[in-house]
Amino acid sequence: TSRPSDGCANEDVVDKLEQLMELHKAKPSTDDQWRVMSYGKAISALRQFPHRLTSYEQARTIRGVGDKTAQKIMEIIKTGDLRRLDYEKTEDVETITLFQGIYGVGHSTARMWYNRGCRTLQDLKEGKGGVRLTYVQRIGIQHYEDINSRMPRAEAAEIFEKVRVIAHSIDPKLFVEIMGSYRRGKADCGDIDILVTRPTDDGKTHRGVLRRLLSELHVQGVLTEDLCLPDDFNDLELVYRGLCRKDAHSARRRIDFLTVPYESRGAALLYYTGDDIFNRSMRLKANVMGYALNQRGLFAGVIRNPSDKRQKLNDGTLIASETEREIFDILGVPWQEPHERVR
Ligand code: DCP
Ligand code: MG
Ligand code: MN
Repeated sequence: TSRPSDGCANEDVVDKLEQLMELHKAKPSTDDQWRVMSYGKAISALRQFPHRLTSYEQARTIRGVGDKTAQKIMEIIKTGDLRRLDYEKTEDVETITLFQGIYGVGHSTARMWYNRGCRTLQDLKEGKGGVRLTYVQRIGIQHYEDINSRMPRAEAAEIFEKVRVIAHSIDPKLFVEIMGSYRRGKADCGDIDILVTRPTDDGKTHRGVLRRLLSELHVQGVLTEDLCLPDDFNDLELVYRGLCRKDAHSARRRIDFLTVPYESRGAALLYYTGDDIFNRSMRLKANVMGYALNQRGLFAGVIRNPSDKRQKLNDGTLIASETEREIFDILGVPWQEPHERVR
């Protein structure tokens, strides 16, 4: 789950703080979730810092690094260790972290299994404590290592090319793009994120294409297991999650498909290219200006419930969605290439 630190000047510090962040991820309280967020910000700023840190004061100059984090940073610099890591690493936290690595398993399920006495993946498979696994959880355990490791960029490119060729054999007019970390130019990818849509100038759409595409990908052995299928394949907006592989000897990899109406392609590209922190800042910018931004487009006149801002009381009016650039423009954000859209 962690990103490589690409040999930055404070790699050991980044590594230890990431471990601490991971441990907090296994805890349910909002306090812990806030810590995860703030460690995340401090870590990414620290990763950009070009020199070896030498003092507490210097650490404090880094964005997102407060008193407590600066103390931890100096402890790691001076002793090479972080004592806090040892006493946060209790058996429950370690087991829950292990279980949360199973695809689709969140904190409450992991905690429940722990409370029922399970400690290992084998315990779960054996149904210890009366645990019953879903099909997807079983797949998640069977391919635990594969699913939790990242693939080299070249492998993502090769799998994407197979998908693209098959898609275009179904309909040469399809718009097929790879998004996510690959589009941001990352050297390794956690999964493959593919957008599929189709121009409608000849009166046709991509309706029904995803079903045929998935079926062909299974026949050709590119797709191996489905993790999440759309309810109704006849919609234009669909999400699919599954496992795939480069060839019969390769590791399984996570793959996501998204289809959207052609007019939404800009908003969809923007959202699924990420990264998540960049998206959050774009959404925030939109909200401050009285707009709402999501994978369908930028909307004006959205009225929110004053006591719960997440709840929208109407859909608003679509003001931009066809290209990423018009969304940047309207928000007054200078254009950023995908590789620049990182925290
Ligand atoms: N996304 C988001 N918020 C989320 C999940 C996803 O904004 N909670 C957006 C931003 C992501 C994109 O969707 O960049 C794709 O999601 P992934 O989980 O596939 O993330 P990445 O492709 O960025 O990274 P990875 O290499 O780990 O797949
Ligand atoms: Mg991805
Ligand atoms: Mn994805």
